[in-house]
Amino acid sequence: MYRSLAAMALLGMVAVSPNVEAKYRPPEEPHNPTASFNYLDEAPAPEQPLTLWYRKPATNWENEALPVGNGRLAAMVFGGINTERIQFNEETVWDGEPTDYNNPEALEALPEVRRLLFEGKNAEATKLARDKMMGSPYRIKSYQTLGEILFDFPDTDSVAGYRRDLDLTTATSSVRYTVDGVEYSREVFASAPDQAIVIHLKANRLGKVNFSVQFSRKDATIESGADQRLILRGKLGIDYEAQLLPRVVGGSVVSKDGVLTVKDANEATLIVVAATSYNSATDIGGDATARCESYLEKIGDKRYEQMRAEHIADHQSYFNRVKLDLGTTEAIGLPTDERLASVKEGANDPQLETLYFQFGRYLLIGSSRPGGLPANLQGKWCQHYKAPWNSDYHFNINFQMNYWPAQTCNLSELHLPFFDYLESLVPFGEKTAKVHYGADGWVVHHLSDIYGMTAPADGVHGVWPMGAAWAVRDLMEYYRFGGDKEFLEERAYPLIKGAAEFMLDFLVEAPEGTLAAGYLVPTPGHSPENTFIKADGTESVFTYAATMDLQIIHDLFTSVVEASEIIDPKGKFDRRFREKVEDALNRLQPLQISEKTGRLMEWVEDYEERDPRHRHTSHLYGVHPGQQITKNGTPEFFEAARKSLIARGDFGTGWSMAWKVNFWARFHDGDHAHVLLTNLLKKGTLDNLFDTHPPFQIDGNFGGTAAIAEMLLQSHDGEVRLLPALPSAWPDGYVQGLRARGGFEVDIAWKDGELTEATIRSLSGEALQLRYGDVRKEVELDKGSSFNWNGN
Ligand code: FUC
Repeated sequence: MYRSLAAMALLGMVAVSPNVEAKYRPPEEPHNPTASFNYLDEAPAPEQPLTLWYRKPATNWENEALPVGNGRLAAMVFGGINTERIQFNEETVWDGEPTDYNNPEALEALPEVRRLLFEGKNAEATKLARDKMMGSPYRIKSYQTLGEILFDFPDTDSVAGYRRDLDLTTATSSVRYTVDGVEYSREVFASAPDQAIVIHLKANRLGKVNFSVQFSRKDATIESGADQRLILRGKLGIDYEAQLLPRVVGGSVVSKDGVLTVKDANEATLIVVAATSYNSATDIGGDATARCESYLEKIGDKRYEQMRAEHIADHQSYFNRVKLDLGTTEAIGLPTDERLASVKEGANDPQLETLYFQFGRYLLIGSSRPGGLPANLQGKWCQHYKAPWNSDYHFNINFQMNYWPAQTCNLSELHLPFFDYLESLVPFGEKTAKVHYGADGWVVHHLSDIYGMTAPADGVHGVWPMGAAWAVRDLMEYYRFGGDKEFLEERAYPLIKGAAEFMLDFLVEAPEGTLAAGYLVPTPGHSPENTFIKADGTESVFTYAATMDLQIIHDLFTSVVEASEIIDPKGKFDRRFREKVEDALNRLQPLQISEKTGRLMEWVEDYEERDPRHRHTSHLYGVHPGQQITKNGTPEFFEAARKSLIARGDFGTGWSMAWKVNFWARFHDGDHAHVLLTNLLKKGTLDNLFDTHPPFQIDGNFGGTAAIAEMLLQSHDGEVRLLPALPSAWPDGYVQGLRARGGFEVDIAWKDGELTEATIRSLSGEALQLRYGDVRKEVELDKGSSFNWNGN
């Protein structure tokens, strides 16, 4: 049987030195050998149905391990028997360092790139932009794993009653099994109050807890420290550090050369803290060791039970705000992977959809907490040294999608890291606006990191200065949902205005001879990241006046007008700027419908796309997340957009399908939305319910969760619309605690596909325009009061 280095060291078979390479076990290594392993009898299903659970340990990080997180720290738990692997992260462990990414050559090339695009010389424009307009450097480095916590237990080749699970209501991952009549269990959670990952090991008989544990990471120093703790430290640009402090009851504990050995104990609690020297995008001079020590000091001698209780209370203060019931079937008694497999074969399992919905909320609670960094492409869960797309902040859909559930799913505070991060990018974005475009305001291109990247990255598809303009819509949404005027004036408006200042300078009037002649157009740009075919058969992604860019600008300028009028209903607040914006809005190139296909055109010319099923559906931004295109407001564009969506098909990457569920919800087609949700589960969801692009990317989880809320409640077009896209697959059910714009909290119950009762609580005292199907109702509601309605 496989033995780890630690186990061999215990037996004196190898010398373990504090030298890292000797201890490094690559994450690919199998940690839970299952060949010839006996699982004797089956464990009962968890009592609590909002639980992911499995009958075997995970062998694979991506598909099977289970995530816990407190916003800043994250861990993936495998639930092994002879060995256990807990991979963990700290949110600032990014390779790289403070960098000026701007390219002084860009500005000179800009007019020429624009001229070439207007003249239809896309290939020349592409080449010039690639040579001259990219950031310098034009690539960022990766978010990384902090390391592994690797356990060895006494070898066994059979267990009874094995179960590993993740209880979403307590945010705790547990493992339990019986060996030779002794029941063993482990619990792992990431506590926000204690800023620690806590691992608790116990057995139901005294003196039966035996294990050794060590850290593992490439290029790190690993050693034993004071109080028998284990220490892992090293350096990228930042210094990073983790400490594991054991608290063992009974038996013996030895910590030597970075390996902790516990023998014959009654129980053990391991407290893992971690920190880096990162302070900000320009300052990485903090003290990682002092930070770790202060976390441990603060915990002091707090007991495990208390840490656990405080963790659960903290988690539930977010999690319990929304309750959902979409119905249930017998499948509820089966392990999560088996249920997903049945859905893949065509079974209907509405409770799995409820679990998926609440898992998305769980993941946001675990990866985005006030005061920290926002959730990246993998939330905070990342096992790599060089992650897919660097596990970065991707602004051409992915990053924004992470925050789609924040408002509707009643997790408003968890949106704040997104806003803090945007604010932190402003000075960098202002410099890029100046250096690359000679423009005022601030700009972000298609991706960013924690070191101030705002310039074009990766390739010419990175020359897309729409990132900030899109992202600031969330600040407006935060106001629309919560009604916080101080936030609107002091935090939202300056960021929205800055993005609009850039856009005013970036827009140019299209010259005679072009299809947009006389209109203001954004250029250069893209419809991310789609390729079109020109009349001469050549292909390009690079163009001017892409429909998405026009819609983002429309959205941005509309936000400026809306915000300034809310701040001062008499219209005096920042009037001159608002008038400039209104003027530009009137001169913006309009959206177009294809005469050939009746679809909303994706580009200013009615090009064909190389891949008609392309994963991005960028030109429907105005349907979702935007609100430019609505059934009542713009019925022709609404219909054209629907045709565009049909043409894109019902599949795509994970996030692409999640977006399409949202679109179909906005088109009020519940059954089509449900087809896409089912496809998302079938093709875009792994056994641990993580979204897969592939590979794992968390945006689809968040987009899918937001979409389920969007099917049940909408409020983007001036009305609070109940059950706008209820599918026939959910005939009976209820939801409690969703939020709507205007400052409302909404409970809805339905039976046989019809509303039975809704309760709308007003949090801000705004008048309520309510709709169910064709019935409309206006209600005056005082702040704090509520209204019950049966839809008649
Ligand atoms: C966008 C998408 C890719 C991927 C990446 C992280 O560029 O086009 O599909 O999701 O972001």
